[in-house]
Amino acid sequence: MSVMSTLIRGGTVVTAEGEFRADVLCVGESITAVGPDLQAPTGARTIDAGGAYVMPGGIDPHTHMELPFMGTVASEDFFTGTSAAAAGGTTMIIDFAIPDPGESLLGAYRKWRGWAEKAACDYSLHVAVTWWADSVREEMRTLCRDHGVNSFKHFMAYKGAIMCDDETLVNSFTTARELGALCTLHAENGELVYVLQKAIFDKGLTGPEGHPLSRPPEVEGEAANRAIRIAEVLGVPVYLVHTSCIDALEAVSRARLEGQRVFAEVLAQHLVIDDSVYRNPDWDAAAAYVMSPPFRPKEHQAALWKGLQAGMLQTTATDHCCFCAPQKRMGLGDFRKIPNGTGGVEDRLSVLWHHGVRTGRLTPAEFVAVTSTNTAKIFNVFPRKGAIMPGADADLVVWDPNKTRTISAKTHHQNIDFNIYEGMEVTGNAAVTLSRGMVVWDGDQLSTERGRGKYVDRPCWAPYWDSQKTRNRLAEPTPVERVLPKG
Ligand code: URQ
Ligand code: ZN
Ligand code: ZN
Repeated sequence: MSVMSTLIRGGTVVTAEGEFRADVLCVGESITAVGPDLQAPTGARTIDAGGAYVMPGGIDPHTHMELPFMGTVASEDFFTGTSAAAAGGTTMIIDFAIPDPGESLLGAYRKWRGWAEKAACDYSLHVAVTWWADSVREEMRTLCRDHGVNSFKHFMAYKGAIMCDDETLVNSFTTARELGALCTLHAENGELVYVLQKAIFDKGLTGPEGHPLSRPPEVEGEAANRAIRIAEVLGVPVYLVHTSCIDALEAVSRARLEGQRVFAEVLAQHLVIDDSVYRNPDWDAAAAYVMSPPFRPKEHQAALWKGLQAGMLQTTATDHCCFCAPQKRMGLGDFRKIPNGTGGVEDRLSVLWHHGVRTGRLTPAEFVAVTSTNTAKIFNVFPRKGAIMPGADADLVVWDPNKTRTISAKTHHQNIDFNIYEGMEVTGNAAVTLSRGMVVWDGDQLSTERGRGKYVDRPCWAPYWDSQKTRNRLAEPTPVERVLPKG
């Protein structure tokens, strides 16, 4: 079968390092040349990128396709979700295999791999540590050694479900350090949430407006700081997902300014939506925004933008976890039972371009860094992903900075009956998206193929099983190294 070639000509290439006029030649699934005035091989498809940018496809490090959660299953599956992502210029997701407490991590990983087979674009899986036993340590090692997993998620919230306590954090962090894997965290103090939820409900406040009251910024700030300090003592890098408020951002910034290896992610929606959404008298409309951490008062959005601009927040994501109105109504009369999650995988890049680049907050190069390249580097898939250079996967988006659309559930490709950005006009949209060299979006139509997406292995940073290779050492010994016996 002949190998498909595509020449993207006349565009301005934007990488995390900068922008320059160049053509991009893709042969098969890879980029083979980047430079001015490239010649198209015979039979190549030519895409005119005149007046547009050519960027690495977006990478979303935080999604939950078809997640079983809170008594239901997220309505977006791996095929529809990665197709919607492609329509918005995102060509890779990192989703989560989340074992129930007591369930084998490997078993959960294999289950999610099965579900993800239908993906249209490439994907990888963080694995959650939701309980602890010697078998969990062994499975973490196996997942790193044999399955290309280099990140383990820890939910400090969701008491009685997937929440892990400090003992589990310490055990898992210690194991991750030995493996050279990255620990990621949902940082909210689940004990405090539980107590506040009960107090609010017992006071008779049962609607969605009770949700943010039960998870104030202090609850996130405490957990963020605790996780960061535990990591500091044990000498492991950490990655905070969905950093939503000043309290957590301050914990991250303090640690980073001390030279600690702490990474942090912000969701596109937490940058542009505030907590007024919970005061909508329409129950469904307010419940649609129930996610954790919740949307915050306006001052937090301003601080998060500054954190992104200052480099204290390195990545953007969506936490795409869709529940339609009938599912959200499982919490009618008790906000604690409203399935937590919102969509957004299709709109992340346009929202960040419109509110980030067009306002001058971000340069196009910084936009590429926070939507693609930084994630590729942190999760160790760069330059295969998140790069425009020969040998990289041909995951690309031809970005039209002048194309305007109005975001709506009536027109989006996401499998959910609500869009958190409903009615938002955004300028800056994907004109063409290529997934490993195949055009999957042409600005108007999706042409994704069920199952064409591939699982992306993510090697660890310090192979444990290759005896004494150099490890990820901090400059000076950590507190735990100061007390451990030498050698
Ligand atoms: O907490 C998460 O990240 C998952 C369960 C999605 N739901 C949410 O509210 N963020
Ligand atoms: Zn979370
Ligand atoms: Zn999540």
